[in-house]
Amino acid sequence: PRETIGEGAALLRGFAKPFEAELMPALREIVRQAPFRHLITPGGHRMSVAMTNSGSLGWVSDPSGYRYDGIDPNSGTPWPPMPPVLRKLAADAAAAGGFNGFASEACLINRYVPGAKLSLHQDKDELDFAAPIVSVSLGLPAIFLFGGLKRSDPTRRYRLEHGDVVVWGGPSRLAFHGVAPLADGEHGLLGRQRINLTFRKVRLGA
Ligand code: MD5
Ligand code: FE
Repeated sequence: PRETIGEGAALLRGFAKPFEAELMPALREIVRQAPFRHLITPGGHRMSVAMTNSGSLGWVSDPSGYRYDGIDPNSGTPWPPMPPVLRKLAADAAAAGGFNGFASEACLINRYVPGAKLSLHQDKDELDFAAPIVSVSLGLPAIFLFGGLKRSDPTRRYRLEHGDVVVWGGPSRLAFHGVAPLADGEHGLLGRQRINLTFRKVRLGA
């Protein structure tokens, strides 16, 4: 089922479920190579969400700023390559959301434990805003805050559950958004956590 939640934004409930069996071991292997870590924001705060990446580029934050980098600063080596199952999930979801030919370069992997949150922000460190961002929710449910193009715009709340995928394209690509503090719970597959995958095209051109 495809639900339009904003201009260019499609919520695909349960879209990732058929990928689950292949997805879980692929994620475990990425995290083995590039463990989750709590990044420091340019403002000096330690993020409550733990992050890692897969793909030719990864998103990182440190006191000097935010950027995409091909190298994991913790290991000094490239991020783990994006496994075919992740690539296909992202491309299939983008197509279902109306964006054919989505080739993601970066998969940012966010881990939320109870209490972890993501404050209202825009994703604008990429150079290509014509491409959508595809986000995949796994594990515990979260309350997602979807705002407008101005920080002061009102936000709508969506409960995102295990297997839900959202394709954020068009004008929604640059909408303010965040995640409310994760409620405690226990998920059958993932335990006391929520994992979110965001697939991003960073550079301009094919
Ligand atoms: C999450 N992650 O649930 C979200 C999913 C992040 C982040 O926000 O930056 O890692 S991505 C949600 C997103 C991306 C681009 C646009 C919009 C939402 N939006 O227009 O609401 O961990
Ligand atoms: Fe974001």
